[in-house]
Amino acid sequence: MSTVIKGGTIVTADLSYEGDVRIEGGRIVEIGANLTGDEVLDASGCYVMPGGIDPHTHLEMPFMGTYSADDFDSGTRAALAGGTTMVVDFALPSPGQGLLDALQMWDNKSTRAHCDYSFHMAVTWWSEQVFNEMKEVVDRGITTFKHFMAYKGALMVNDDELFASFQRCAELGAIPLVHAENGDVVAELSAKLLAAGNNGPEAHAYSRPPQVEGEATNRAIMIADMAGVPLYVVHVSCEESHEAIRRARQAGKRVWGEPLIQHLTLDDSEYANPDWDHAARRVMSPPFRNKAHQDSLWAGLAAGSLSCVATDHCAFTTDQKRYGVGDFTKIPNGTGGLEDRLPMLWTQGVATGRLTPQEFVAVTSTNIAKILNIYPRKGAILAGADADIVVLDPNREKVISAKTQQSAIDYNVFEGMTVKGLPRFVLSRGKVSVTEGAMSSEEGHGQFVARTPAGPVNKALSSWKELTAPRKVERTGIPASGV
Ligand code: DUC
Ligand code: ZN
Ligand code: ZN
Ligand code: ZN
Repeated sequence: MSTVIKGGTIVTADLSYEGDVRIEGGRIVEIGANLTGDEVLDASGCYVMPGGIDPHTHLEMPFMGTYSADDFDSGTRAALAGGTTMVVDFALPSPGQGLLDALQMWDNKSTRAHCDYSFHMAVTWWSEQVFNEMKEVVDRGITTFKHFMAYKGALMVNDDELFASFQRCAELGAIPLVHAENGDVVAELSAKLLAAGNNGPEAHAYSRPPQVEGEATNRAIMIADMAGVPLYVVHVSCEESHEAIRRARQAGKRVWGEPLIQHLTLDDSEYANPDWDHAARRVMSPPFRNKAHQDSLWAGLAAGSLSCVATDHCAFTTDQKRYGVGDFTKIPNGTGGLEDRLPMLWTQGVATGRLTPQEFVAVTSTNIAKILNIYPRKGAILAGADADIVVLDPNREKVISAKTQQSAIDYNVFEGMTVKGLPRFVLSRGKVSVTEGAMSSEEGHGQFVARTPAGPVNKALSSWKELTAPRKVERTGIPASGV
């Protein structure tokens, strides 16, 4: 059985050309003209692109006294509906819980996935057990470790723990990720706001100004440099953090930044909405920023100082958000976006001329495949690659509405926005999973994608220059110790 995607324009991170794509056994086997197959998908007028990879999701995650509402079933359906064919979710041990124990939980949940997936492992506490288990986690194909510099008293790790874990990552050839916000300052600002009676969702944004993100990003970059390891900064939302990443990259440090589609397209005026639910539904960390910060993020994507667009999909229902009535610090943090990432980025990025179609592919798929060392199995339209493909119709449009979404929640932060550039077809390892909005995906079809360390190219500047290597000085004499 073979499938041919016919008559489209193939767009990859570096090329755009006319061609048919033939698929067999879940893989691309041939690219050329006038190809034939058992099943033919008409791609005329469309772009044939590598399916999106969302490097940052939280499906069915225990968090802030509840569980995020989308699981591997609804979450990966949402992904496919929007042209995303792989998600990387965070296995999250609660402090004190072993990494392998948490991994077992995520293995169990992910059996429902409709598309392929991988995991990052979170380091939420530090011990000899964590140190030891990190090796086993890498051996099981998980080569990225996430660290929360915020959520004090819960998930946050301190600088000594960060440094220890980053050094362990360096030994294992793994890449550390950081949620960069200064958790101590956030805790102080939150307490102050609450004490002053400022308990609504708008206070959430005041408790996490751009400075807390800029400070933590700078700190994480310097700690990574001293540990001799590259660094991936998740959900870069502001110029302060972006500036730190730009500066590090210019100095030769291997630092990647990931803006979210929400931060690129929604701003902090959402928190001024008089409807409590409206504002609370948009409470996430980091919070939405003003237009100047958004411009910085768009510029970073165009210039290459920011590498991947993600969602941090962590969806909570309105009822769950209401846990925080009277105390904004109890509003579960998170927003959805899995189904909307590609159409929103196409509409506000490519259709406006801010990004080229090739840049679109790079930031939604290829760049993260390279960083995660799964390229060209993922993130490519090449013979031999997995047939994870989105056939994007630039003229197909819709108005985003919670009524028609795959996500299990009762609203959508992009509600009412018109998007243009929707999938005509989405294929997951060759299986047609979406046809013009109609789902034909299959629960359990998704497979775990194991990864291996990327190798010596992923070295931080300090380690190859040996800037930190101590040299003992041979002295001519050593005085008796003083009293
Ligand atoms: N931020 C969120 O908004 N939700 C999940 C975790 C995070 O860091
Ligand atoms: Zn985070
Ligand atoms: Zn996250
Ligand atoms: Zn299947």
